[in-house]
Amino acid sequence: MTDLLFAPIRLGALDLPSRIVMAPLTRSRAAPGNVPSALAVDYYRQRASAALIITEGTQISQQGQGYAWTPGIHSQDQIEGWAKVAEAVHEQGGRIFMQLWHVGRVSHPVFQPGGARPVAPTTMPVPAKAFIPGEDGHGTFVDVPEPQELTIAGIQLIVADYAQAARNAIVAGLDGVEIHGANGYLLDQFLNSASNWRTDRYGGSPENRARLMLEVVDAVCTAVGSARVGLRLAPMGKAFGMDEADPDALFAYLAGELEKRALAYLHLVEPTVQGREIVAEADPRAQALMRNIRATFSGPIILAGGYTRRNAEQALADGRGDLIAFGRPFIANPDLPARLRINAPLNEPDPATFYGGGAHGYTDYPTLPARKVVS
Ligand code: 8OZ
Repeated sequence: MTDLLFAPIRLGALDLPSRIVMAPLTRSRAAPGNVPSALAVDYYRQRASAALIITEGTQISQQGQGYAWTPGIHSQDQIEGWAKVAEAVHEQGGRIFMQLWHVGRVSHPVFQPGGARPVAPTTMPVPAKAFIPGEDGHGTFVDVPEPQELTIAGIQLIVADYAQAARNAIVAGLDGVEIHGANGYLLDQFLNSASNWRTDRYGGSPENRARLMLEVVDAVCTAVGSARVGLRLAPMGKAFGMDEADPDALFAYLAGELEKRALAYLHLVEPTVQGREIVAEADPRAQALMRNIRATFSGPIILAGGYTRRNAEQALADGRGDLIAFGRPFIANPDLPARLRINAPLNEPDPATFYGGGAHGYTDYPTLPARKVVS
């Protein structure tokens, strides 16, 4: 097979040396104040050979946090912490976008300003538990209360928070931002018929359910320029109670609107990803949906979802996407592009160290030994 993974490509304002993207990965290791730690600087520096790093989900506001020890981009300390990450990645010749995240109802009063109930399109609790800091210093899963239905004024504040967070990311020196519109978090909650029962202009038709997402996209593009903005979607995803009744109509409308906006890229979670699992076969309807999005949106598409070198090359050969995001392989292989290039064996990731903790399972995965120079 030819090395399609190693063909350069332009993404917005950036020239990328390959198609190998580091997927956004929650690691729950931020320092107090939800500031990226010195270890995070090492972690991202080690992975700077990715064509593009997309950071872990980073909350745009305190209200947007839903998990223990996730970093934010709404305080001065957080901006300074991310500046060290961006500088380290750039020193190694890499590029880095920040994933902007608001969890909506997938949260808990421990994270909310004033201990309030989390916000959502509708007062319907998420059918899941929240991951909060436990007494013993480890994360623990707890029930969530009924969320509060966002008012129009509350929605407008969130749009402004996204724009400010994007500006903050650029001030910190990141190359751009990815809006997290997938996996059952706030923007997906608005988009999805299973979690949005509103009767105002933010609920009902596909146009209305997509309204908040498009307002956020527009506000962020105005703030930092569309060439620095990507969007992540999970068409047909089922995470956190998502279950869209008519994905064809919804994503046809959304893809058409996104096509008008000259984004740096669209990042699609494959329908084979269900929750945290990869199911063996995508159903034909999901495959048709992905093809239709691809046919409507003419910008670069990043595909994510349990990819290996072999099926990544196949997806590129089939023209289903332009870049491939690798998650778990990048956790365990800081030098993943070098390994893929020579078909070297990969280190296995250890799920016990995915979330929380320190350097172990974070910055201590080995690279390939330096190859001997023959003189
Ligand atoms: C794993 C653990 C916590 C959060 C997502 C941001 O699914 C996440 C996430 C993944 O998009």
